[in-house]
Amino acid sequence: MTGFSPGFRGRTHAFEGRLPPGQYPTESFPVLSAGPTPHLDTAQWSFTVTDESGRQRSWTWDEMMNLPQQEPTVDIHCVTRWSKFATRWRGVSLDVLLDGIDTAAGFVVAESYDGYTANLPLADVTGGKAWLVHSYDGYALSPEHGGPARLLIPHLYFWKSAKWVKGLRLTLQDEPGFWESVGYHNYGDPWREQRTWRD
Ligand SMILES: Nc1nc2c(c(=O)[nH]1)N[C@H]1C(S)=C(S)[C@@H](COP(=O)(O)O)O[C@H]1N2
Ligand SMILES: [Mo]
Repeated sequence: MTGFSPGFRGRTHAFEGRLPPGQYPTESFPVLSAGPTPHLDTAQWSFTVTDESGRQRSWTWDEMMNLPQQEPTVDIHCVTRWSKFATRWRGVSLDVLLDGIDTAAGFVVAESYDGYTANLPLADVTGGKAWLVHSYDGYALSPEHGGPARLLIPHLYFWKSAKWVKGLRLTLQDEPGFWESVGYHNYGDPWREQRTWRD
């Protein structure tokens, strides 16, 4: 940071009250990936919801694109301390993909094409809080940011928003995911600064 230009101050003020503790605002969009970026073909892409008894429902790319679409504009918060305000996405609410599912599961594991996983309470991916997104700021989501499609779960730290996501597995027991099993907080609420196990 080189100082406080009037423009910087103005923007910060516009988002007053929207920066969680220990975070700083950024206008850039950093890329954070644990491994190499997979390049996936939408012709081979599918998204699958698997319930606790192994029953599956799947969508091809075209089927997913024909579902009702939403355009959430949300703030995102990375555990490495950057936050980005008013990011604009397009995609399908997970409420649509989980609609009418008959399950006793209380948890989900998001599973990605690169082997990445993230665990969440089912209640955190329903009720208008989570999306499967394929566009960012009006353009197709770039591979670096998780294209062709990723999760968007903005009320939790951004590691929960699995890039290159291929499905959701509903589970009766909570199963820690990739980062959760090596010391990141199991839930990851940025407003309560739930960064690690110790928080
Ligand atoms: N499949 C997959 N999803 C992932 C990751 C990853 O390494 N692989 N990194 C996570 C982390 S730690 C963060 S902060 C965000 C970063 O998203 P971005 O690269 O679009 O900023 O993606 C999350 N989703
Ligand atoms: Mo992250």
